[in-house]
Amino acid sequence: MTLPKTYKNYIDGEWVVSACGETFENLNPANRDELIGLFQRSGPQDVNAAVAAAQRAYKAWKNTPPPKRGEVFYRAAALLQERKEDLAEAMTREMGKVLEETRGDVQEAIDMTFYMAGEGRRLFGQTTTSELPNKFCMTVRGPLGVCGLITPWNFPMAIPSWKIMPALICGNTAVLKPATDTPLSAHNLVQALEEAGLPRGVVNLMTGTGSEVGSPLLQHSDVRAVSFTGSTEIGRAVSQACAPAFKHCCLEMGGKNVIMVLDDANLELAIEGALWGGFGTTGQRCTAASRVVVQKGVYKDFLERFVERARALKVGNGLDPAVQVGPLINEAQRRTVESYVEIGKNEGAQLLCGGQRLAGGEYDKGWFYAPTIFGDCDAAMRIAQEEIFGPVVSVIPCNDLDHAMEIGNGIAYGLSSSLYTRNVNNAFTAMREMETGIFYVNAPTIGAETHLPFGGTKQTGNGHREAATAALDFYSEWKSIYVDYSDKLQRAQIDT
Ligand code: UN1
Repeated sequence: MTLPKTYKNYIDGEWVVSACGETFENLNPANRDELIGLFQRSGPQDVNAAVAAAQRAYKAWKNTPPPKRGEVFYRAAALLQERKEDLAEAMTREMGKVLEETRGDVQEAIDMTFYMAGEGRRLFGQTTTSELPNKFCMTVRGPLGVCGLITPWNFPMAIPSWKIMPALICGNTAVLKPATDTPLSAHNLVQALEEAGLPRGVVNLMTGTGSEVGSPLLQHSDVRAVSFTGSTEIGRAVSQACAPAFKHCCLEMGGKNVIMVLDDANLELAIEGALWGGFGTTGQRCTAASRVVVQKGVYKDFLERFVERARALKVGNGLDPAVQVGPLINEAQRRTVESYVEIGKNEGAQLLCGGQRLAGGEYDKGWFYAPTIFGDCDAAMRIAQEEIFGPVVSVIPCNDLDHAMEIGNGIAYGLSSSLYTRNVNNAFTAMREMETGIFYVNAPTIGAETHLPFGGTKQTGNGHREAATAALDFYSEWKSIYVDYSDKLQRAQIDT
């Protein structure tokens, strides 16, 4: 028997144990007998050490030319590329989603790292005119300082990369606290940056719980900006904790995303999209298509075929190439799913498939749940309003596009939405009317690319976007610079 590997925190360029010396277990959600490793149980003392290291590293990093910062990223991205298969396998073991998807998660981190490496040679500002003669005006981006980054378990490498890379390319330093369910992928990402030559202290990693690490991190007086991805409830607490010191905070929270299917849609394509959007990542995406609104003319046909295809999905260990749907992340998440299925039944929705844990054989070792569809839902039902974060899709009938959009927009969230139609007028109307940060035509609600802004309206976010150049807007502040070469006092607005 080999002893499980113990992973350490990364503080000031060293891999170190936590102050209390205790660890916690990272288990495989598809097989809880498999221990992925032991991770440091960190606390406020470790937070202080990490923030101090990031603060010390800040000045030199801030003044490192951004193209040089980018060179580190090019090397890190190449390392991630070389290791993609191993990193994906490690991620499937700790998170559960199928290998094809964990390869995608690692690829998303590679894409983001290359993308932000290139930003090192752009970080464009503006040069503009002046209202006064012999005066030159321009804007440049400047960093904020130490950033506290708190990431979820559903995209264990991609989401940390969405935050670390734009933060660092802008000249900030960072302290990352990944989810306790998936610390290994964050560890692997940070290790690639270390091997690529990132100077000590520029990125720091600490594992542990939200209350013992996350909370002291975002409250630390030297942390200037906080980026958080997770539930709306915790996001609200993050926002409140940041408010007294006016810390910038970027919140990426819940979703209750909709696929709308009109009578004129390519129905087979819409069914495939609803399966991938609803049950991909076992429904554990903030972009998951947990609602499908279908026009009456194709409703019956759609529902029958959707249910038949969902029943045929193969659920199991994500390392098996035949498996399409992995387990849920943990028992608490499975209980949440179960409680929503009960709510749905009590609300009078029609349970058409799934609705139970999977048991027997290998299923007994993991947190498996059958893909579940509720039909004939009313848009006001809780299962059609609240984020479940599991393999549960609510199908709602509608009369026409206006009705579909009314249902689609009739929720507290605004992350992603989609319309299946072959009619260009319908497509453009929905593009204009849907109140979501992301909109798809003839594609499901998942599948955002790294060079487009990612985020949502209403209770999904607080007005910021991740990814793309939009991320630079969060991780930098504008400095407006006026250079007067007239050799005399010129007064704006007065010397007209
Ligand atoms: C998330 O669910 O938190 O568009 C992120 C997508 C992925 C990212 C999802 N590229 O579904």
